[in-house]
Amino acid sequence: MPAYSRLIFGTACIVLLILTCISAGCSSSQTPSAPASPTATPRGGTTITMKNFAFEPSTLTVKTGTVVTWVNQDAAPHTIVSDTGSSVAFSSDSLPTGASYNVTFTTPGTYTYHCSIHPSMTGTIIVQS
Ligand SMILES: [Cu+2]
Repeated sequence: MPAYSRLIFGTACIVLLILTCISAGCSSSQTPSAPASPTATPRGGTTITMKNFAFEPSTLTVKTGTVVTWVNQDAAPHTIVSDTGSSVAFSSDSLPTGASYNVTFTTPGTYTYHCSIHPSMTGTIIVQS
């Protein structure tokens, strides 16, 4: 009886060892497939962050029909207001931390804007066809 149980135990160990090798081999062959960082901003991204009392990027070039989204990452509230004389007028409410605002630009042109609370915060959207 002890010899029999030892045989089972030995077999179980070998099976476990083989399974471990197989699964380790499997996982190591799969790991190189997904190194892409999902946090990376795509080239020509359409999100502008408000951070450290500045728009980032301060100048953004987009294609017509693009939805541009501003996200406030500052502790202070900000607004997005088109400059006087802009052919496309937009004006957000005061955006608290984490709030966002978006504008769809359908006409090619250069649109400058600012934060009405902090006049030093300015930005430009260049819309190309
Ligand atoms: Cu501001």
